[in-house]
Amino acid sequence: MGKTTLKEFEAVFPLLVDELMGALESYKISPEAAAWYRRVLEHNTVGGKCNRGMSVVDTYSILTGKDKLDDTEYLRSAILGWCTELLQAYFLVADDIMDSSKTRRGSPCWYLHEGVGMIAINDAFMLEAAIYVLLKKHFRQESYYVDLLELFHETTFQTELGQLLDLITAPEDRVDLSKFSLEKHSFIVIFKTAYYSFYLPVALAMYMAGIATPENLKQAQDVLIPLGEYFQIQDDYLDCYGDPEHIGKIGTDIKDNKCGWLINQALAIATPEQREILDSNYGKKDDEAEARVKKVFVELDLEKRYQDYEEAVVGKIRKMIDNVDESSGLKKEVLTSFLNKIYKRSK
Ligand code: GPP
Ligand code: MG
Ligand code: MG
Ligand code: MG
Repeated sequence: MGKTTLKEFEAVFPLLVDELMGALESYKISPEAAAWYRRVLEHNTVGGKCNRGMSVVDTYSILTGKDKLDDTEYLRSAILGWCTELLQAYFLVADDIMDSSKTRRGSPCWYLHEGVGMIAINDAFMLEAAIYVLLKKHFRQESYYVDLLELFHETTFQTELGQLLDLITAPEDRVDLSKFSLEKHSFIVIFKTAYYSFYLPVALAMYMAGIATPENLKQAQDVLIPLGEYFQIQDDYLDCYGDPEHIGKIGTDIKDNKCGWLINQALAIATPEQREILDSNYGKKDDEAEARVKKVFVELDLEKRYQDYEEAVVGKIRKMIDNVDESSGLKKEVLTSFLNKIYKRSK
């Protein structure tokens, strides 16, 4: 099945920026404000891997059995893909403020750009608003328009709920590792990442292909949520072990007191001495404390534990995909193509 390329997918975005600029014109907004919004859109939406966005297009072609989409179908599925990327842009701009992150996609986080600061909060809202301008313009006449709106709204709510859990499990002023658990971690990552990154793109393509039913949406979700959980565990792993040059961001989870996968694994196997080091160094905004935590992670060989986890979970997910009943309209290939994209990823 022909897959879309980043180049083809990115070629659609300037058209959407022009449309959004057109929407501003009707309000007679100042050129200065229009230029600001253009910069917000361009800087924060483009430049990532676009896995989520491109998978709307790929899923749509798999579901409709078309190796090559005609121009209209390509454009329309790519617009839904870009709406997914706009949602991601909105989340990332806000998340980087909340996590006090420094870099994203290899450049300073948006809120750290000269002259931006807390305007980034409003910029995040306006990235989200762009989704609904585009959906209205292109999908208002479709029978599944309300389904798309509800899907975006529900997914946003789920992600914000996940972000809430992520934040309140990581208070800045009170480190208490006894509050962490793998159950909490699982809940956090499913809500903050899996729904919007995995279920959303597939469900969008299913609606557009006209095959969505409550049954096959549930079938898709049953595999995509564990897949998304695995993806965020990779993100947690890369936060500590990824190369910042390569992943485009500097990890903050240890300093931010995050209930991530690595610390939960460490807590399960640490000796009392190691536990003591973790208790007194985790969640401190200080490089040496962070280094002491990382040293315990190395002693506990968490890298090996992660590789074992990865093999085990991928085996489980492959079995789940094997058991999918394709007579519902869902195709196994949709799910395997997702899995293949993320298996052993290093960024
Ligand atoms: C990833 O967490 C989760 C999100 C980006 C969702 C944020 C949701 C909001 C409602 C703002 P992360 O902090 O581990 O991501 P990263 O490592 O990319 O900073
Ligand atoms: Mg973050
Ligand atoms: Mg975060
Ligand atoms: Mg992370």
